[in-house]
Amino acid sequence: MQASEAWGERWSNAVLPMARRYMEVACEKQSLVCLAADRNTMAGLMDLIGEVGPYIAALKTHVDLVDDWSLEKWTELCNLAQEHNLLIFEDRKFADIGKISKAQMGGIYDIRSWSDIVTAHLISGPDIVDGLQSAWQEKDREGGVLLLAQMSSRGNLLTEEYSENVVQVGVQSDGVLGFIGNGSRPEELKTLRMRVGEQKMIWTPGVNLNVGDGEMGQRYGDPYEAVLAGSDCIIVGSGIHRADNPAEVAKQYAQVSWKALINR
Ligand code: S5P
Repeated sequence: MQASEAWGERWSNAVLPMARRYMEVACEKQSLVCLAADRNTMAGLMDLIGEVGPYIAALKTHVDLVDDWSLEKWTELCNLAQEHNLLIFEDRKFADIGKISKAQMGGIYDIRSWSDIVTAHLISGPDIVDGLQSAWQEKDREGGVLLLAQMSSRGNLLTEEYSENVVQVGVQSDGVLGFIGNGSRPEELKTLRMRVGEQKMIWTPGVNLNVGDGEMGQRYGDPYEAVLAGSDCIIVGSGIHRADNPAEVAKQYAQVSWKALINR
């Protein structure tokens, strides 16, 4: 199926090249799954990507939780991700002022050189998006920022009013790929989608085929419901990487997410 057909308005309204790239990859793979690869060894990560690579569209990393990280091994991981045609998403949740966030795209991890997408809070104001975009530009690379508009964890401090403000600023900003919305509450997602409109993406963590409470305040909703409510990408971590057969389970998430998009 053509991306324009599957994605409808989201495709025709997209401004950022990264948005279309994601939609194309998702169509090729028939999967709206972003794997939250929260394993803390390079070998564990490589095994995981090797197993589930065919069933996911994006790879979400937390580069700073890996025990045996090295640039050499990370380059291998990025190459493997590219072989599987995955977008690489560093979930760094930047939050500082623009120039410092820009500098933090460099440093030892050099996130600007390999990430296609990063997350940011808008707590410091709109210049953070320009800071992150200019870090990619200096490396002649394209990227997209996902702003945290909601969170999945209980008791979080992202109030309705704050969320509305994030969306208001974010929809106007060319460097913004979209928003992180809370996948554990479909009603909240519907409200978010209404506020966001049809142009920007909503990516949702807090989804699991087993709905309910997770560890340390994490909450889970149903991935099918999340996509119907307006999510464009389901971010799944432990549901896949802790499963006995990650490939089989990843395939299930892919099928559920694709079916939901087609029905939407
Ligand atoms: O509100 C949020 C935002 C994010 S990006 N809640 C989240 O859980 N996340 C991330 O999604 C979190 O950092 C983790 O990598 C993933 C969820 O993992 P799971 O194991 O609970 O599925």
